[in-house]
Amino acid sequence: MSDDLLPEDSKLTRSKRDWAESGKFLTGRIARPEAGRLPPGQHLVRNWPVLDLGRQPDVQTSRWKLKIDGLVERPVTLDWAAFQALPQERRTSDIHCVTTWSRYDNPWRGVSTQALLDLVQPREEAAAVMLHGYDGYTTNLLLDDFAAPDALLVHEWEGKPLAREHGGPVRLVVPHLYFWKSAKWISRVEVLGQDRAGFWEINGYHLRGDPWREERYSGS
Ligand SMILES: Nc1nc2c(c(=O)[nH]1)N[C@H]1C(S)=C(S)[C@@H](COP(=O)(O)O)O[C@H]1N2
Ligand SMILES: [Mo]
Repeated sequence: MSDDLLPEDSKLTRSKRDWAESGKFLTGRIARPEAGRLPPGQHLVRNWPVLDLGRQPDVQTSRWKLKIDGLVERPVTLDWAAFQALPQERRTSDIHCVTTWSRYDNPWRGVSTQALLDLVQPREEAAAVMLHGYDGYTTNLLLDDFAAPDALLVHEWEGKPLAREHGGPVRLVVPHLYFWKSAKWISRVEVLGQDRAGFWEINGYHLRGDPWREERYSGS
């Protein structure tokens, strides 16, 4: 999907851009993970809020595909059967959203990003990834963050298929970064030689997004 399909001037996009400019939600504190479970400026919720650009693509597993390409030795396009045939892992992790809610103990099931990378074999020059969603969303990660041991391509939450509004059939979950990095309805992992900004990162969000360092906005 091309960038011009993205709602650049939607109310949500504009208000988030304004927050980034004014530093909304910044506490100025730095916390370490061992200092507690809740990162600075966050509060706990029990529900699971839905946040996206307002389009929730309906991707049936029969036509679902995930492409992994770019700076890799062996680019692949997985269909549902090929994805399910990869080793399946269970992990439980916390969610930290840049809009200040956190949700503890989410039980996931899916394929580790390390297993995917083993399959495609990133080249020597690979340094970052751009994730693409079926809704046209993009977000960037350093290759090391994408390859974190607890990062999963998730298709189950609490033992049930991941709901469409949360990015089903398959989304990324990278627990150690703010949740905007966890692309829903993932369609493509593009391996890059250099980090570059995705959708929210272009709109003022931090390139990396570590909640323990309160990396909410670029310049924070
Ligand atoms: N494809 C896609 N992924 C996305 C988004 C999006 O708009 N499109 N929004 C991001 C943001 S800003 C957040 S906070 C989380 C929200 O995930 P949730 O709706 O499951 O809570 O998804 C992230 N992944
Ligand atoms: Mo978000």
